[in-house]
Amino acid sequence: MSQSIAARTTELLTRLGVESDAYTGGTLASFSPVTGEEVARLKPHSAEDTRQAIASARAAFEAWRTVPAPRRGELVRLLGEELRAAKDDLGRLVSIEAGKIPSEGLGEVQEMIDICDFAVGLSRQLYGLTIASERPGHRMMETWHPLGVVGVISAFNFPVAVWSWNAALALVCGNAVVWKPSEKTPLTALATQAIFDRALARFGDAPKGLSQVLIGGPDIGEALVASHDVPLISATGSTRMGRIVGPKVAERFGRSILELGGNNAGIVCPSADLDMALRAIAFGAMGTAGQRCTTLRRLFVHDSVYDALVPRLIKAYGSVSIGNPLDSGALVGPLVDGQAFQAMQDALQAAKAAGGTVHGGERVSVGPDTAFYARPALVEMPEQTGPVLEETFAPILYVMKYSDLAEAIRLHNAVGAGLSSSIFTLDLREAETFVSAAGSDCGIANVNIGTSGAEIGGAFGGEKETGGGRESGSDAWKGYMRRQTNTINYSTQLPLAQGVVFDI
Ligand code: UN1
Repeated sequence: MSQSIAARTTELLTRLGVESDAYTGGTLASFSPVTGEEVARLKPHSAEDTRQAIASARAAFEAWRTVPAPRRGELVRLLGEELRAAKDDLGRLVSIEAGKIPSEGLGEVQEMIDICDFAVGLSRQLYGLTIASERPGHRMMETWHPLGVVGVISAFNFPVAVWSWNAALALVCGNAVVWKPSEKTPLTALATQAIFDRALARFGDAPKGLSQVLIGGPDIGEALVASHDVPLISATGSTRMGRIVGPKVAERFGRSILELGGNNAGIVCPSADLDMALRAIAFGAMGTAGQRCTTLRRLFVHDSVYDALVPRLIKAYGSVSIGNPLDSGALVGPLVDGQAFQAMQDALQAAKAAGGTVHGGERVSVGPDTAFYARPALVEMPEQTGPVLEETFAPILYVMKYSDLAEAIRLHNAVGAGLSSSIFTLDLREAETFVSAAGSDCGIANVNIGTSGAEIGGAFGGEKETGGGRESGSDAWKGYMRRQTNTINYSTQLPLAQGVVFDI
């Protein structure tokens, strides 16, 4: 390596347009999981800064909500253009800050570009309904209005895409955005803000404070969550975090979109295309070093194909390349920090205690010992117990045998989380059963595709302990607007609904 990661980070941030003042001389240290080295020192915002940011976002919202939606779409179109121009640098910075391999770092920025395109189209399609009125000379309709300030709380593993799913929709819907990124990934957030500011400058007359980022700790999130001026909180992170945020927002009758943990599973049926399943499982379980909320964590394999598939999978686990994602061309990069590595080891210990046979999972030495790389672990489990029931944010795949599909689906659904799921089969009945009302209970259910890597066009989110929120495509935009029912009387009479008579 010719240049330190810190030097590369500075170079990228400079090119992306972030002032050095923002990431030097502060008290909040930022580390790259690639080597574990410190790459920046930021100045954290306070709860008071948060209150001011909310106030200026509120003022920006009041102006922005009256700008015609297609014109608002123009800002997001410019954001998409700026993201295209910055894709390589921002993708690289994602790799440095979140440890993703290059194609995944770039893929994350591609998701941002895609959602901008989606939102631009949406800006001309914020449709309401016209409803038949029961009264003569009356018309009923439904109008969607902007909501207000949207608070976005995002996690380290998708440090910028999650903001964009929320922000692109929120902005075309006429809202302002205040963003609290993960403390582990403040730099990509600053870079994204710089990119947004360029789009804003090109747009010209947008109100100041329309989209802001706040760097720092939990006090910022708490201030956002508590504020009556933030009608919607969109929070991505652990179920533990959601259990705190959800009730607090509900207490003030705010709205929340919660995108929490996943304990995603796949089922491999007798007729599965095993070559395809192998690749899908490998990416789903080992990709992003197991640090996606959509990562494949449990696998039910039919008795009849277990011996044809699982030894091949174990081999793939043994040979997958693990290394510095910036320089090595490896497929598996680092865990985010030592705590994540410890959680992985604890889960593997518990799996062994529950009768599991562990393949892999050991620490792999890549560079300095401040970095935490691990060989992904495949664990053959006698049954679904202990750590299999929990999400451990690391590359562990628990593999179990099944003989009856109904039983496999029951076990599939027998965990707290409900985000993503897959079935591998060429049998139409099995596939349709899995995606039917009696099948997977997850927000995402795929056939012959892994659990991760969803396109932005669908609604993204899950059920049960995953929180129930939906972001990104389909009609997720409705969560960012308020619905109004309008009844208009164009007659000369005042007939009352339900035939009520009230003549004075
Ligand atoms: C996440 O891990 O928080 O479906 C989001 C996927 C990505 C998004 C993951 N499009 O894996």
